Amino acid sequence: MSDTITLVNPATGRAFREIPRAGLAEVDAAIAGAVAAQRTWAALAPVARADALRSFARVVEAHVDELAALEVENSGHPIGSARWEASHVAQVLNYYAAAPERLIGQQIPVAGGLDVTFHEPYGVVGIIVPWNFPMTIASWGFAPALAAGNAVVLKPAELTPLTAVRLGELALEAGLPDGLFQVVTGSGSVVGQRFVSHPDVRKVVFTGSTEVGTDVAAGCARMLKPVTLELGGKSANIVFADADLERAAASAPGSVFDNAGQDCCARSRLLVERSVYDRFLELLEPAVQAWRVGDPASPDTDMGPLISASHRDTVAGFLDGADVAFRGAAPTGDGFWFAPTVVLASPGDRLAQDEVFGPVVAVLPFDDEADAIRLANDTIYGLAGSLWTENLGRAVRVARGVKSGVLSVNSHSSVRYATPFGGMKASGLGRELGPDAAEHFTETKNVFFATD
Ligand code: TXE
Repeated sequence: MSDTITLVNPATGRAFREIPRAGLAEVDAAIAGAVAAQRTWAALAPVARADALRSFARVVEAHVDELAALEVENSGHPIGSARWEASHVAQVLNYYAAAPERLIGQQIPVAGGLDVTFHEPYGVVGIIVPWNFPMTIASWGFAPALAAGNAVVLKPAELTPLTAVRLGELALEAGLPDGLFQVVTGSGSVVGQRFVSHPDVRKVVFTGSTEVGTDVAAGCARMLKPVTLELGGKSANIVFADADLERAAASAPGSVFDNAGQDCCARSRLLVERSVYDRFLELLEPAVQAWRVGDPASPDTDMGPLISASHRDTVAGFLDGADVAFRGAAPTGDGFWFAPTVVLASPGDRLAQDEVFGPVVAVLPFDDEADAIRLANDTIYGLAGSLWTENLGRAVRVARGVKSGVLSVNSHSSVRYATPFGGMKASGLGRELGPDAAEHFTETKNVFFATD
């Protein structure tokens, strides 16, 4: 295996940078450094840890343009999205900067003494990040983990390490102790696996494919190590006949084609009530044609290229034998371009079951509310979903009936740093973000003080 990784700009197909591929010795050295740094960090006054995280947030905020430019070049994200992602990292840090002073335990009434609980940090947390949202997903792990008093070793995806590496440098610039937050670039089978097998990494956070996530969880089980998993999705966008069809159709492209569909929350199944099925497709077609695919550096672009040539081949393979209703436009030539595609599907089809992770949406009709819920739940996944209706009772019933971790009514919201995020079924284990995330990076210690 080469000792470097070659990075390719997905919009041009050209290699532009080599980065180190860490071996076992380097991962072990990073973990040893993290163990030492964590002791000092956890011993600081809560307000000192809060101040350090606020300072980290300010430094990230001051580098939004630089981080966004890196993501455009390395990941092909449209510049508008990349700026949002970089600002989001600063906001996540700010939000969890409040946590060190609010990790409040309990005082429990017992006989003969005083009983109190403490939220103790695990120690070192290993975070394994995929290539689809390199900075935001990283921050959902490292911000609450650091806030809770842990050190973090982070492995970005091989294809997209640049923003994570820069965030590691910015942490030092902001005054975080040396060794507390380290970014180790390398392969999943070496660096990622070492987080699983190393006894000093006491918790693992994994985002990626369900297949690898299952292996990571099995490895963590053997080490008795807690693990959070954010895995694949095949989320439904359910449109009832009583919905505002114009709004639902206008927003549908963004709900699945954002980030070229490389989004675990992509609403890649569009379930439409049969009585408005034809009308809805008529409204959807111009919205898909208007979806602008092109140069990610241009502020007018809605969608850039796919991440790699091999991923484009995988996505294209899903269209073999598919009933394509209509497609949008995409550039030709260099770069891993793929036009947004709408296909008509039946429940058992591969396109209605498997995560494509590309700009392809499968449209399926349904008959009534019960049928909509049954179809929405007819996959192994359960991450996100949307439903469109003007009937409040139906909105409540369907939102409760769909087995997904994150649902949105008359909108396509999935991620807000202040609300919990994560999947049911094969979409994952545990939750990130929201008010409780820092606590998820702690273990409860109960202490009894005898008074008699
Ligand atoms: O994911 P992997 P990939 C899905 C999506 C995509 C497919 C493959 O369908 O097409 O997965 O993507 C590290 N031990 N999702 O190949 O392999 C790896 O280095 C420990 C959905 O990128 O799961 C990377 O950092 N770590 C998903 C991370 O795991 C290992 C987001 C994810 O890689 C490892 C991404 C190992 N044995 C992909 N092997 C979503 N739903 O958000 C790899 N890794």
